[in-house]
Amino acid sequence: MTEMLLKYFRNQQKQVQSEKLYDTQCPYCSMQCKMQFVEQTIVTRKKYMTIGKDNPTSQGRLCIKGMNAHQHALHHERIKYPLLKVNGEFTRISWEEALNHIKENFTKIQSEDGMNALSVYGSASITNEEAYLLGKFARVALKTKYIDYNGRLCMSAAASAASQTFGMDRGLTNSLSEIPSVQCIILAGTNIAECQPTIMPYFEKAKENGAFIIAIDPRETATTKIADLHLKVKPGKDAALANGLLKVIIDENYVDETFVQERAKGFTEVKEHVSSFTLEEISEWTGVPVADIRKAATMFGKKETGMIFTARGVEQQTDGSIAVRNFLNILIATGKLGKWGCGYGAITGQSNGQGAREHGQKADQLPGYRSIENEEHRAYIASVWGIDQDEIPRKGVSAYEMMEKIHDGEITGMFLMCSNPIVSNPNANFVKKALNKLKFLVVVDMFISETARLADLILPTSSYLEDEGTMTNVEGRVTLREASWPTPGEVKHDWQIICEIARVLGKGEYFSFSSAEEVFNELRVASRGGIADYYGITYERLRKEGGLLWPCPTLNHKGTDRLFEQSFAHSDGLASMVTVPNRPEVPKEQLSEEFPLYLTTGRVMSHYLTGVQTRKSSSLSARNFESYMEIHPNTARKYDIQDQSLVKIESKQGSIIVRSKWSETIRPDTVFVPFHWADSQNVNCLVSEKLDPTCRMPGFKVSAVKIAPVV
Ligand SMILES: Nc1nc2c(c(=O)[nH]1)N[C@H]1C(S)=C(S)[C@@H](COP(=O)(O)OP(=O)(O)OC[C@H]3O[C@@H](n4cnc5c(=O)[nH]c(N)nc54)[C@H](O)[C@@H]3O)O[C@H]1N2
Ligand SMILES: Nc1nc2c(c(=O)[nH]1)N[C@H]1C(S)=C(S)[C@@H](COP(=O)(O)OP(=O)(O)OC[C@H]3O[C@@H](n4cnc5c(=O)[nH]c(N)nc54)[C@H](O)[C@@H]3O)O[C@H]1N2
Ligand code: SF4
Ligand SMILES: [Mo]
Repeated sequence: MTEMLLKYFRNQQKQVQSEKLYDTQCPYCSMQCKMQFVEQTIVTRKKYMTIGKDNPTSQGRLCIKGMNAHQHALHHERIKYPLLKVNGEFTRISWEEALNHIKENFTKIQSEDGMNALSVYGSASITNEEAYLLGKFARVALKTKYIDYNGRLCMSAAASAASQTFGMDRGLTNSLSEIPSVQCIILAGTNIAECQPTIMPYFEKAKENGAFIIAIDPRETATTKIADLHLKVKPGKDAALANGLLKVIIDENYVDETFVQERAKGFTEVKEHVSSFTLEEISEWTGVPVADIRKAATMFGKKETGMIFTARGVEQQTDGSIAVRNFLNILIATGKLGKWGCGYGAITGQSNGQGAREHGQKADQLPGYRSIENEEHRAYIASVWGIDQDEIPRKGVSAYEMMEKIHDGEITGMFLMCSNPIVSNPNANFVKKALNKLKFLVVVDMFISETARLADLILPTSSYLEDEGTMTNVEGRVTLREASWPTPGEVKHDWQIICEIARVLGKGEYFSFSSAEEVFNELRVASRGGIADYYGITYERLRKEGGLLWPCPTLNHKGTDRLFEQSFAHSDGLASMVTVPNRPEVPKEQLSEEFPLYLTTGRVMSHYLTGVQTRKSSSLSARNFESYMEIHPNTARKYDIQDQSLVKIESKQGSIIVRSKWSETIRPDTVFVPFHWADSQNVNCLVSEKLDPTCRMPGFKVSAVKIAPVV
């Protein structure tokens, strides 16, 4: 009898409980961890969770952000209909009304202020298909030269350094699978433990295998804890520190003479340059003891295999691109490129930080990493797009410079997709003022972000759970993000929105796509023969093979795991070394009596970028619900600042108020504030407008500030 009852209940349970699985990829960082969104129905109750799924990059792992990503996607504040600002209030309108409104305002601006008065601001958190389409939209549908994207604030220094040194920019020159066997690793200005947590096992394995790990960071972080040697550099002095390392490598003869002779140019000049300064000078300028510089260089020089990784600590500087080039000089001098266990990694930031920098959203770029100023490249892309070569506008300006052009009245309209620039741009108060001056601002977002609040029209877009497309991850591996969760309300995908606006502007014939895959098939052709060649990659292959590393020029090409084995991508096949001054040509913010402390900015594990998504997630915001300032207790006492008390931080640009957090492990001359919070906690109100002269990267990582307790 009991057994019969049990059987009965089990059957009942089966009927009322169901579980549906949706394949997807994490919307946050460049690891692009594959995962499954799980919807359980228990009686009438729904329960949701996210679990990891095996793949070559993250191997099934997830971090806390990935596990809770669905919380923002399912959040009740998702916008579900187009919203028009009427008398200062957002009012629901239909898509038809929204599209007509765009047509009317765009056409008016074009006739009143000229074609280049419209601008496009894109993102590296959208798919390759969408990034490609946005570039095409600016050039073909709007005919404007003004397009740039948030990746300018992220990957531009590393991208420009790799392009100049190697002739090609793929974040990692080797696949992650080589890391466990690398014998010496330099982690410069990267906090992988908090920012790409699922990459850590590769480095932990290397350590188990005896690797010597060197970290360069002004703070102790979860990442520097795995290092054997931590160089606690003064913020902004990485270029000089790399010169110190190079000097030891050259003076102590760790140079791979054959490699510098046969595979590179510029070594003689670099050798001469390093003889013009002493290690003591470098030590004083960078704050790193001579013995530590010597130890790091010796270890890197003498080990047979070695890799250097940089991230935003080194790159988000007004000399970021040349600082990275100096780390690449070290790799070339020691011959640690193009072979097993030897290479460079610029740890990519956003989910599609790699792919979105290859297919034409950048001010000076056409798809396939082509140049908009190169006649051959223009001719090829014009042929793919079916337009005349002369119709493609010339290059525009970088993201922040577009804000300046708005301020000057040259740009009067903006179409902004997937970014929150009034929180993420430097000189945030100025950027807010600029966006407020626009005649017409359209923002495409999932939420009413701080920037969307300023918009005239907000268009509701789909989340990662709903929007299918390809993303190119930290390795340069193109992956297919499946998405089958239904879109809420009247939400549309970013690529659909672009196509529909093009249609009402009379350019529908160039944007007649009915799926992301169709867009990808055009992207494949547009990238064909370019540096970032995706031609051989198809949705079918991605489904079957689980991701392919570009370049992949033909349908039977297996993708490229390791770059530069035989030659570099410059036309002469050589890597290009450069001499880097210890003191940058454009001086950085200097400490003064009035502003006696360095401010550096960055991230915490539980939040993502400007926090619009992660602040919506209860599990994530419970971990850090407000901003803070990390400060050394000795410094705090000097300025009368208690632990956990409110402190005012002020620079020449502005001021903010956050809570103090004492930490014995940060440099005493430096404070750190994360940038995930807005309004009165927006740290970018303090960051200056100065840009790297080469790549136009802002100097997010060094400001001069003063601090005072809030009474
Ligand atoms: N949890 C989380 N993960 C993320 C993101 C996020 O917002 N949150 N964002 C993603 C994106 S878009 C990006 S770009 C990456 C960023 O990834 P990272 O670049 O690793 O992150 P950051 O915290 O900006 O900076 C890294 C480290 O640089 C150090 N640093 C500051 N100034 C200097 C300096 O002058 N020299 C050196 N050598 N180091 C310095 C900081 O103390 C910090 O520990 O992370 C991605 N992953
Ligand atoms: N002080 C300081 N400032 C920094 C940095 C720093 O280290 N320090 N780092 C810089 C870096 S590396 C980066 S990458 C930038 C990033 O800064 P932002 O470009 O501002 O990035 P997010 O905060 O991710 O803003 C993305 C917005 O798009 C929305 N969104 C998310 N997914 C989608 C989508 O699929 N489609 C659409 N249409 N919208 C979507 C989100 O809700 C959010 O409002 O910040 C930079 N700013
Ligand atoms: S945030 Fe990055 S490491 Fe974490 S789950 Fe998402 S993709 Fe993976
Ligand atoms: Mo980034």
